Amino acid sequence: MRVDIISIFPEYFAPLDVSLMGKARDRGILDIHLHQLRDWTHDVHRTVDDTPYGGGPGMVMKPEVWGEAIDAVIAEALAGGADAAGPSVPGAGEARADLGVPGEAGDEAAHEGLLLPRMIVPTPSGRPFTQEVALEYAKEPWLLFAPARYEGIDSRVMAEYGSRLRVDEVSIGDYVLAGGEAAVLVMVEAVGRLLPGVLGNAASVADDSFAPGAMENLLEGPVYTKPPSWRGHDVPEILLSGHHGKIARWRRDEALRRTAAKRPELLARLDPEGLDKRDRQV
Ligand code: 6GU
Repeated sequence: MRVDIISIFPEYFAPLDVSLMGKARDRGILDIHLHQLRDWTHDVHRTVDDTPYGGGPGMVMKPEVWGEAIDAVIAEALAGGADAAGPSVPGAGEARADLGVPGEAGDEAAHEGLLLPRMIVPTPSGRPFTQEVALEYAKEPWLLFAPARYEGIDSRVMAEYGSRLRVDEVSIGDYVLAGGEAAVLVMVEAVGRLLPGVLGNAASVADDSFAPGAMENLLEGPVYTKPPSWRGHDVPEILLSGHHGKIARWRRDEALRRTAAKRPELLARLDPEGLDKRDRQV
């Protein structure tokens, strides 16, 4: 997957070099390109914002700068990535794929003839980012994130690109961040860990809280490791029993109990068809 991020703080994304995302990048599964928005300004102060029409507090990000930045980033990616080593976008990289250059991230997705990125604009006024949305993004070969500072981006930018690409305005929760950068980190990590080959154990994705299927609308219950007793706290005996059927049943009970206690509104969303008699007793 190719990911482009345009921001006035590209250095904010240093954590993507670390841990699971760092490994995914080293392996060529995640191909992240960071861009400094101010590179597309033309004034000496490299201005990206201006006062809002209609008045009010704060500043709004200027449309011309974003427009030039997004056009340039897309054009550069389609041309094969001007920043040298970066593998090009799949589809645009047909020539590259035809050359049979092995081991490049571009090859892996060189199947679909993809032409344009899915554009994601983080904003507290967007649609909620959920595990379902993460799974949807994980299927995309190319994501372009446009995190804003200040009061947001001039709305005409979303209108303009909305007629050319899929543009999603997305919120990661009901609170306000100082800017969209932290939200992009959250989304890239949630999506990145779902990409094939990133997690050591693919089964762990299915067991996640919120995962479609058995864990849909359920919180994962408690987990334990050795030693069996620690500071007077014992691991629940059933987990040491070796009865896989009983253990699965216990885990489901715990998930139901925890969800009822911490997220009662999620319980209401459980599919009644998927509940058995035992579930109802929990
Ligand atoms: Cl995506 N952006 C900002 N600035 N604040 C947020 C958010 C996004 N999601 C929740 N709060």
